[in-house]
Amino acid sequence: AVNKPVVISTWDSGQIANGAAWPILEKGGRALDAVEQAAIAIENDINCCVGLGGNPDRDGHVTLDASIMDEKSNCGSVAFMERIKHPISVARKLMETTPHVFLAGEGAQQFALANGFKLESAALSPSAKATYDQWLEKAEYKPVINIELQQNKGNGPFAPARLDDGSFNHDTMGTLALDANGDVSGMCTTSGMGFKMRGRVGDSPIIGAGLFVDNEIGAATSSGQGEEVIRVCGTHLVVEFMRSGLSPEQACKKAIERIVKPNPERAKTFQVGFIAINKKGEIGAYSILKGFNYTVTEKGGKPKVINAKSHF
Ligand code: SD4
Repeated sequence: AVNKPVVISTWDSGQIANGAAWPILEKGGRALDAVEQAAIAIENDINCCVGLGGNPDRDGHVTLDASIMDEKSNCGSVAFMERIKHPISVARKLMETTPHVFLAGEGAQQFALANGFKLESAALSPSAKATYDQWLEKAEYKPVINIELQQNKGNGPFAPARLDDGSFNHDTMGTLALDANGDVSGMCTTSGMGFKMRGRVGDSPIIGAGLFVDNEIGAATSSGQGEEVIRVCGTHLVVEFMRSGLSPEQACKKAIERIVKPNPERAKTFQVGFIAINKKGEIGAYSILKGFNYTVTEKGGKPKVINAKSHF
C-alpha cells in the first residue's frame, strides 16, 4: 500500500515546515501547496539560514535562493534575491505565470515587486547582525566542517542546527511531499552559506542540484555545502538512482558516495545531506558526516525527527 500523504523536511527544524504542510495534506490538498506553505512558515521565522532574518553575505547583504517543483515537472527558482520576504512564492509565481524557470538578482526582485510582493527593509535581524559583527572581527572566508556537531556556538558559514540550550536553530529547508492524490512536489529555500562571496549562488535554487521532482519516481532535496551538490547534480542523481530501483535511502547513499569518491580526505571537511521520497511514500536520507537529521510527518500527523546515516 502507498504511504500517503507524507511530508519530509531537512533538519529537526523541519517540524516547523511539516507543521505548515500537514494540515493541507491531511485535508487532501495538493503537495505543491503543502511545500509552499512549509517554505513560508520557515521564511517567516527569524533564523540563521532561511529568509530575510538569515546571515548576510560577506558584504552584509542577505541574499535569498529558493526553488519549487511540481508533479508536472513545472519548476521555478530565484537566486541572489534581496529584500523580498517569500522567495518561494516568487519562484512559484515565476513558474506559473511566465515561460521562464529561473530569475536572479535585481531581475528577480523586479519581478517580485511587479507581482505585488513588498520591498522589505535591508536591515539585518538582531541575531544576524550580532553574528555578522562577530564574523567581521576575523572576516575569515572558510566553511566549517560538520557544524551541527562541532560548532554549537555562533553561526559559522553553516550555522548550527542546535543551540546551546538544546533548542534547534535552522538550516536550509528542503521539503518533499506526496499528497493523497499520489502526486509529489518539493521545495528548497535558504539564505545560503553565511558570509558567502557577494553574488554566490548555492545548490538550493538549482533544479537537479538542491531540488528535483519526477512524479513517476519521487523527489529529493539537499542541505550542506552547495558547491559539492552542484558538482554532481545531486538531487537529480538521487532520483535517477531511485528510477533504477534503489530505495530512497540507498539512492541518497549512492549520491553521497559519488561526492566522496574523487577525494575522500577532502570530503571529511564538509557536510552534505540528501533526503528523498518515492511514489510509494517510502522515505530515506544519507549524509557525508554525522549530525544530519530530518523530520517526517505521516499518518497520525505527529512529526518524527530521524537521524540520517552517514558515510563517515
Ligand atoms: C547553500 N546548501 O547555499 C546551502 C546551504 C545549506 O544548510 O544547506 N545550509 O549551499
